[in-house]
Amino acid sequence: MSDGIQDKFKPAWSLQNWEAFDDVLYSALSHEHERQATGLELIASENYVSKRVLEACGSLFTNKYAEGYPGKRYYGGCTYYDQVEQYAIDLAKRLFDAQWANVQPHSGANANLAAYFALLEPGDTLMAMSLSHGGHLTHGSPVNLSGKWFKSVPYGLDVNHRIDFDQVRDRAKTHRPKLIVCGATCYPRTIDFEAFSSIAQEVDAVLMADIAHIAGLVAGKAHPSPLPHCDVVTTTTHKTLRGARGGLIMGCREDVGVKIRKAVFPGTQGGPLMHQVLGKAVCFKEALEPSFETYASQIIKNAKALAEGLMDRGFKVITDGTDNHLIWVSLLDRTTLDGREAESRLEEAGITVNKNTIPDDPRSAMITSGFRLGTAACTTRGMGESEMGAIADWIAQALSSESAEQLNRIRCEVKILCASFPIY
Ligand code: DSN
Repeated sequence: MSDGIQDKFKPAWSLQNWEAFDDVLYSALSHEHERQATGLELIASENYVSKRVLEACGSLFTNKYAEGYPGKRYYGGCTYYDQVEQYAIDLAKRLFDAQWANVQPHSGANANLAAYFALLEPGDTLMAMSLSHGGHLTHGSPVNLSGKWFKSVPYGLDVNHRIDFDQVRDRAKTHRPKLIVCGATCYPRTIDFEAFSSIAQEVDAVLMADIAHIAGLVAGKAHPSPLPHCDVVTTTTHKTLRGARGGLIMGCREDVGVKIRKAVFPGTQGGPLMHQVLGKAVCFKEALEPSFETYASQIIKNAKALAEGLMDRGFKVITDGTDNHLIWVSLLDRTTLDGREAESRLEEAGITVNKNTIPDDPRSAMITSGFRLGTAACTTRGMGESEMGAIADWIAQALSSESAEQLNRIRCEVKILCASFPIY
């Protein structure tokens, strides 16, 4: 590799102080920098935040407790925390056209927990997409609190791997859930929030959308908004939304907003992570820029190009394409290749993906018969449809050969591409 390319991977900030401080931490930090800079990030839930978000999350806002809410804190010295949290709330409301927003949830799982705590009693019925068809652990999985404390009724996909609305309606009428969750962690198609809303109204259920994956697409007007169709909307802030790692809850119904406020604090959390709230404010402001709409639509163009590229090279893409950032590949037709082996081989080649079960997968979640890809991170680097062709080629080559030489050759080509699209 020429020195010119090596130069492009120099850390954007000095790690010298770390080297003198601790070998283990310095090594992990510098190697992770190298991994992110020289490799292709195709995990559908990951992204690269701006330097300003990084600065916010590493700022002295980490030094302060601010239990409570703006103007009603349990600690002194919160003047600037009130300003930042209120500003973050206002920006989130503008971004998603919401009447209220709560920016304190530490994560998407915490946001969902707070929503359940606000809207359900233990033993109530919760209906959501089954984990094995693309739902999330917190959507009623038996190993999660949501499946242990509530009666969980799953719905799933039809034979074409689209949300089976007939099943959603039938099960809703049979089980009369108090809460229906729409939203997924692995679903490559547009979610029809209006259709969910009409079913929720038929059975008098509260409707919650978990838009963790597609929040950036919604903010960038590249996916229909769940508001005002849903009573409450939860999300993470770090996937397609490209912000500080954390959660957010919002909605239009004031009565629900009041319950959520109490359920986040003091119901399920203590002190908010105010450095992360600062980072969320930065991300909301960035997502309100007109350029974010271009970003959101490019994510989808790239995902469509990558899905086409993979199908052209013989891969079975579930639903034969995508409407969003996510591509779901089935390896069921490849008897000698499972999701775990695909993930590991691609990692050797400098391409990070995650193994993922496919609907009704005969293999366990640790092995799987598929993998999941997403284009939010490589779009942030500035890559476009033409780069997706090269990426599809490398994926096909890496998965057709176990040869270390071949994987090394792809690793070098990936590095050369990444050098033209620096992360910072
Ligand atoms: N871990 C997230 C994802 O990868 O989709 C869901 O929580």
